Amino acid sequence: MNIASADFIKGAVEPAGYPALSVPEFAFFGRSNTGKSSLINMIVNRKSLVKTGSRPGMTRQINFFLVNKKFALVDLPGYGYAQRSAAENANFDQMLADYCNQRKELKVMFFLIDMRREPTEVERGSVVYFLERNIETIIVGTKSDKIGTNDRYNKVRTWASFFSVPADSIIPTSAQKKQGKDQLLRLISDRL
Ligand SMILES: Nc1nc2c(ncn2[C@@H]2O[C@H](COP(=O)(O)OP(=O)(O)OP(=O)(O)O)[C@@H](O)[C@H]2O)c(=O)[nH]1
Ligand SMILES: [Mg+2]
Repeated sequence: MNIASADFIKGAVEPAGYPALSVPEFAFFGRSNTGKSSLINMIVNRKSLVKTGSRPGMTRQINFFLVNKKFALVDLPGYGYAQRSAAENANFDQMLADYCNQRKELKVMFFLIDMRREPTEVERGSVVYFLERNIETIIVGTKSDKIGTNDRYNKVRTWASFFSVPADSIIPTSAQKKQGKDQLLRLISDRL
């Protein structure tokens, strides 16, 4: 797929603020600093359509980007940022629940996990949560440049069994080395 345009549309904290785009939507969810914004930039061939890195955990709203005027990419706030209050975390949980339950345009939830980490029970719970709501969930391993090829292969197998999903629902990527981009774009165009 050729990327002809990619534009930031708006940020929202509740359903009333979501933009009326009426195009299929693909969301990116994961722990703070896992590489959500970098992955979106990689997919659309832009260095800084989405701000990355500088202040982890600072994305406090749901950001909507329109690509080729045909589909939307959605950057969800990262979870697990230590310096956030319990009230703020509860607020993020509610934002995610509202988005999952109310955004009919949502086609695929990309769940990003740093390939150097082991997934936790909480993450397994998130996958169950999405699947229970009939949201197609693809697990995206990020920063694959930080581990070896064998390790990458093993992770895909162990994660598939840990999350009880087929191995082809797990995609290793590296925003730094531009790996996994074609696979993600193919998956997106297959859903359009
Ligand atoms: N080595 C490597 N570093 C990466 C990769 N992707 C992202 N990073 C780095 O990881 C850090 C976090 O990346 P972001 O894309 O900002 O992560 P995020 O998930 O959007 O973080 P929040 O918005 O805070 O939730 C940055 O310093 C990136 O440069 C990758 O593929 N490889
Ligand atoms: Mg981000």
